[in-house]
Amino acid sequence: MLDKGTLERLFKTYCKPGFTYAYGTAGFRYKADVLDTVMFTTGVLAGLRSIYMEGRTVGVMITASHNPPEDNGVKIVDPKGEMLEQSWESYATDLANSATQDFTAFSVFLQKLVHELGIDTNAPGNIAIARDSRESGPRLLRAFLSGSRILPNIRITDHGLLTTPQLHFLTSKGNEQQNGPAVDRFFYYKEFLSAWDDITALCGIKSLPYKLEIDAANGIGAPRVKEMLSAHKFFDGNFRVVNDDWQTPASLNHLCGADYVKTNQRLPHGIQAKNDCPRICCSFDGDADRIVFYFCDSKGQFRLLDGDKMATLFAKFFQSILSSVNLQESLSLGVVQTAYANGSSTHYIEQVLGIPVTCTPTGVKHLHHEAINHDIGVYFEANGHGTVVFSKKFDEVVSRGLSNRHQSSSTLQSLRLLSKFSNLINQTVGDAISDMMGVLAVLSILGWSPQKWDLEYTDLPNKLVKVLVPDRTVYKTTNAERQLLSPPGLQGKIDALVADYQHARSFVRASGTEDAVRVYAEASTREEADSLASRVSQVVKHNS
Ligand code: G16
Repeated sequence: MLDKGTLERLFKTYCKPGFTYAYGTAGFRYKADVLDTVMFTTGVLAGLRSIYMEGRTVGVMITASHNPPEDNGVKIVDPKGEMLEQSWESYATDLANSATQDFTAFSVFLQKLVHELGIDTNAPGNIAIARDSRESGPRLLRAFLSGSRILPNIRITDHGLLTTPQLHFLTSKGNEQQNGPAVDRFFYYKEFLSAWDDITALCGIKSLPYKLEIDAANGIGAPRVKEMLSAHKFFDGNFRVVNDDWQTPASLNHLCGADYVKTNQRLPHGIQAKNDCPRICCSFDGDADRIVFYFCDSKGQFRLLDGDKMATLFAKFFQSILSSVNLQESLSLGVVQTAYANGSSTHYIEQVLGIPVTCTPTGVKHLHHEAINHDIGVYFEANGHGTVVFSKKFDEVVSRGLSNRHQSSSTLQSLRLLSKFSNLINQTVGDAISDMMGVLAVLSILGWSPQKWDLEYTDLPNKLVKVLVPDRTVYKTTNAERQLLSPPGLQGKIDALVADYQHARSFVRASGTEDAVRVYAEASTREEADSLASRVSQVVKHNS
């Protein structure tokens, strides 16, 4: 570790007193001007985590994803590409909060942590880091790098500007292959495009069935998706990226992007309401880890195809392939959702498809851990954040099937398709670009239009409202966030309101990425869903 004098000097440059940090739904996320301290301590923590994981690369993404431009944050990624193990979230939080006291509190806590975890601070470690396009990114990167410098043998690979899922993927691949080709964003493009080429060749698909319009939320997804798809024969000339002004930080997520489209249930700025040519549209969020699709129907009306619709599309698709090769008993298929999943989607998956559904708290870290209990685990939040994960057993069963010389050609074709799909999907985390290609591949194979996809089931009308409260930390939930434990008495009032409506549901929870409480309501008509959301919001406001 650095000598005490240098360490104290670095500490004093970056760490400020008087703020309490909490590890949220996806890491630390606040207004950028209060983040220097936690960026510095995250530099230390990521280095410790890598040493603890025997030098394997730990990923770090500086982003506030769907949040407004003045926010920023940091997500720590474990060596396999998934979110930081939960027991380390409290180390990260306690280290940051020790640094908001004074240098002595910080060094005492750090020594204690190092001792408890048995970490040799001089051992080698590796960190892969990237950031989104926010203005505060370079400053926060400097704070992070200074923190990581206190451990002398940490090697940093700075990937510059990436989407969050690219960083997750590169972290995982960097750990898998030590001596292969450079693991950079061009490696990412090659991996996913070659899976796409294999699938389209296998299924005889020659072109995209419709034009693709991508709203990139004025974020880093814009240059990355253009760089990836522009020279490709399927996409060149068939896709258009709007809201691609990633170099104007103030425009990030403004009147566009996945969160805007999903929450407001309307088209983003820059995409016209028309249906004059076969077209499918989609919106990424600011760091391209979420995607929602949509189209305009024959009356020019906006129709949303959100995370629930993606979950059902993938679940149905994989179910039909599994049964075509008679593997439905050998390989388990399951869907993971959160309380925000539309009741109609859950009903459709359980009752129509007959596939089990599990509900977890919000945050892909929760959904991911549940999904890996299945051989094919489909997980999506309604907001468009999600992916599909495939087990080791899946790989073994599929490759055993592929090496069986007695298989029929149609069985071999289906097994190859399953195998290639597991390469087209970014299994580390929700990924707007990879999910987009996965959905386009499924729709092309099935020959489905967006209209046909939409008709699989009809969403119950729903409404999501943000309520500002003096202290969101008093909102504690249970039962996968579907019921409030605190403030006392509030759940009873919500239940009484819900009882006034047909097929209604409502819940309240504190956001883990914004300083607000979220109110969700669904009911059998649009008027009822709006009315219930508004009445529950009023009760929350009066209660606070
Ligand atoms: C993050 C998480 C998502 C979560 C979303 C909203 O998304 O990764 O899993 O759904 O925040 O969380 P909350 O309701 O707690 O604010 P992103 O895209 O912002 O990283």
